[in-house]
Amino acid sequence: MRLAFVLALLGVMSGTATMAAGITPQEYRQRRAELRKSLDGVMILFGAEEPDDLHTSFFQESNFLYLSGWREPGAVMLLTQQTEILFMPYRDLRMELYTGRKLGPDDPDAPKLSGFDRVMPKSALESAFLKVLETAPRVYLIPGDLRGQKLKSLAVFHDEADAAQAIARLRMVKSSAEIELIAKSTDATVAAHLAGWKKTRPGVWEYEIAATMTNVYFERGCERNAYAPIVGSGPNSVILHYAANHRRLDSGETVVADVGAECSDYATDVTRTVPAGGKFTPRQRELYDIVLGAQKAAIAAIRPGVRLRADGASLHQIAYDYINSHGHDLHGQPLGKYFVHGLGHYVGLEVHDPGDPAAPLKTGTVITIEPGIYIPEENIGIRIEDIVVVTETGCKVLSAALPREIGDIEKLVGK
Ligand SMILES: [Mn+2]
Repeated sequence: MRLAFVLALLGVMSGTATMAAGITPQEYRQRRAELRKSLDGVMILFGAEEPDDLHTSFFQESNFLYLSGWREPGAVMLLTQQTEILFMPYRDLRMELYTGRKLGPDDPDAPKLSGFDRVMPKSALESAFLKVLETAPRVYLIPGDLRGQKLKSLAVFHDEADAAQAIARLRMVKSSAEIELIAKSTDATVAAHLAGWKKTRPGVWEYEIAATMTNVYFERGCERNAYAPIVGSGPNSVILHYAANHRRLDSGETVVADVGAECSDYATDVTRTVPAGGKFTPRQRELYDIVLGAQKAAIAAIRPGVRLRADGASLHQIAYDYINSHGHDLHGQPLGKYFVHGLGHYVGLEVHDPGDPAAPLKTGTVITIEPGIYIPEENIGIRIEDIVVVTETGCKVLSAALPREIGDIEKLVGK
């Protein structure tokens, strides 16, 4: 009996090439069940369409992915407290010459393969929507999705509610399977940074370091960069999202490397700042230790209930106060004004995952802690970014294996 169950499960999973490794069909089902309990109406979610350019590969919309794990183009989801339906387009044999075989709604295995008991052709969406409207007071849509707006125009007397916000409430707290996948991306990213440090020396190009780093995680099977890799030296180190990576390193400069992998759909986000020549200057050391001190102070304060950024007490405020009360610029002014961005953000399916920075942190929330000081006048930019999961008593730094102390970094850069 038990063996039969396991075999059945294996059958479902092995037949499901379209499901993410690591998240089980049961977990996707649970996420929908949890969301549906809170719905006061009908939620319509449109999955991503097949891209019509050659730059991008198919990339499922993240709310759709979160709730279904479904990664074929053109699908639509309808959710109410009572029901859930996955709509699929009929197969397009001409398109399949280019993009491969898809599952059609008329395939008898569609419910098993998608994890939805009810699968219908996309052409039936409108009539199904009109039917549930009779008992649904509100229509939940992703704001700005024109396809949703078009459908909503059939229900002008119904209130509109924000689907993204309702789903974000769930996405802000990660399951253990999600945390494991973020840890996997983080481990690959830590290895990438260490390889980048080995490569770093004066005369090397920023793109060479970026290539060395990204190669480490692509070789491990990670599908994508979680964001465009940033390797900024000297004057580029003060540009927060510099991603041209087209300058040659000089000795005496700092190099900000903000590079992270996406593996099995889950992102990570890690930054280190290292000396191009293997040794920080005294001024760079001074500033580096201020950023590191701010980061440590913020990480030490993490526990359920504290806020990332809010009026009054917050982790951001702790980091800002630390920076603003240590060291000075060349004009004797405090350094707080050079910490020009937020302390952190949620991470999950997206590197900037949805989540309210003013909400009290919960156990299972995954955020970055990334203070920085950027002084264009001195051509010095320093950012130190780690990714942490909030635990019952504090937090666990998922990127802890990547050294942060000056002594440890100097031992590894260029060697
Ligand atoms: Mn970040």
